[in-house]
Amino acid sequence: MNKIDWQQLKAEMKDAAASLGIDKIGIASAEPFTELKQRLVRHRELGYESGFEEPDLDKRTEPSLLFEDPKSIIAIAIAYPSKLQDPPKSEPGARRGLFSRSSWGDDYHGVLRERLRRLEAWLLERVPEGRFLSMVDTGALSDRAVAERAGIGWLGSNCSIITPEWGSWVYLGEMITNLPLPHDAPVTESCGSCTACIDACPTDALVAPGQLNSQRCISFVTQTKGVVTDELMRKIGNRLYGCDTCQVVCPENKGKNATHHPELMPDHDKVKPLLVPLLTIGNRAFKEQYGNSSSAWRGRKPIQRNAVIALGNFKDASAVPALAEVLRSDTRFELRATAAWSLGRIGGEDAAEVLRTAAMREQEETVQQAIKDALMSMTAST
Ligand code: B12
Ligand code: SF4
Ligand code: SF4
Repeated sequence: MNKIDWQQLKAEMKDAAASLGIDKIGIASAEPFTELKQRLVRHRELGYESGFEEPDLDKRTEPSLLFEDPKSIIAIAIAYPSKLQDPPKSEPGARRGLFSRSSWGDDYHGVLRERLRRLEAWLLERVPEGRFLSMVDTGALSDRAVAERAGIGWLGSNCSIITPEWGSWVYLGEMITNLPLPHDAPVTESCGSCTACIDACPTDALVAPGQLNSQRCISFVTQTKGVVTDELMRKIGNRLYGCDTCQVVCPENKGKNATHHPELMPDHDKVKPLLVPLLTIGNRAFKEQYGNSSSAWRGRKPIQRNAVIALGNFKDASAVPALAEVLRSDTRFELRATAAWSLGRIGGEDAAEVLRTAAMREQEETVQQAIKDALMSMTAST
């Protein structure tokens, strides 16, 4: 590989990015991420992890543990849309929930992996001795730490990598390689004195600039499968999967709406669906509707539970019969307990009657308690 002009190859690769369907490429060194390691240790000690991260902190921060003799890391970013054109209205009797933007269109894992394969093929045509290890999201490395080092963008106070070109509406991926490509410098922009994301976070999950307590982050909570606390259920609002608040308020995202990847464009009725039909959606129908979206990775249960929560938060009495049916016949106790909470939140004599009837029949202790709490909350608010 001695005769190759690596600077030239890097320039040609960046020129080819758009034709490969990639919006930005940067090169990071493959040196250990020593500072990040300390950070991740502290993060764990504080109990701020989500549990979705790779647990082995050495693997997370030492590229040489994942790949023999790494020489550089090629980071990529793909921009995604942030706006719905003419979204369907959420109205009384026809309430709708929201999927976060990162789950619009086709699952980004597949889209980025395909782009990384294209890039690998492009490089192999020029350097047949090239070796590559690609990852997107589920790999051991921190995609944000790699992107930051590769000059893709800066780490915002909301934790997101913010690119000067597309804001933070970008997916990240990378490949470790034996090609000694010259490294890029990190970008020099920063958040300055802005604190809009920290101020807007509904649960104060952003405990400091760039530091997240995942356990309080609504994005995380929407992806869990159990019964959620009263406080967090109120804050979930009508979010069915993920949370975009700290990005929506970011001034760096103003006017940023990438619409040039057709496979990432949203289907209105899927990303802002009616809530009531979701309560009874079967496995097969769920897979047909959402199987190709990144929101489906935890199955239908969290999304159905969030739909139940959203109906409670809308306080729309027309949802009482549908919620009563969940409380009466859903086999999953988490869904029944959440339905009891929602009925309590909606209130009124019909909801109270449903709860009282359920109390006589319900066997599961968690649900019994949720019914009692719901009836108590109704008494307290009258
Ligand atoms: C676990 C995880 C989550 C968890 C935890 C998120 C978090 N902030 O830690 C939950 C479920 C909450 C989550 C939510 C979201 N996620 Co997520 N998630 C991940 C995952 C798998 C690991 C992240 C991780 O390890 N976090 C631990 C923290 C400590 O490390 P880190 O953020 O990776 O690294 C940074 C910090 O350590 C910081 N740091 C290091 N040292 C120091 C020192 C100081 C002083 C400071 C201030 C900071 C600092 O710098 C590092 C790099 O910039 C990555 C994919 C991956 N493999 O990396 C995607 C990823 C981060 N998620 C992504 C997305 C899109 C989201 C959501 C926007 C989805 C949504 N709409 O709901 C939200 C955003 C929430 C938020 N404010 O961060 C994208 C981010 C794209 C981008 N532009 O930044 C990623 C990269 C997936 C991808 N491949 O595109 N996610
Ligand atoms: S994703 Fe939502 S809950 Fe999580 S930090 Fe951002 S605004 Fe807060
Ligand atoms: S809202 Fe302000 S502080 Fe937060 S990430 Fe954007 S620019 Fe940075």
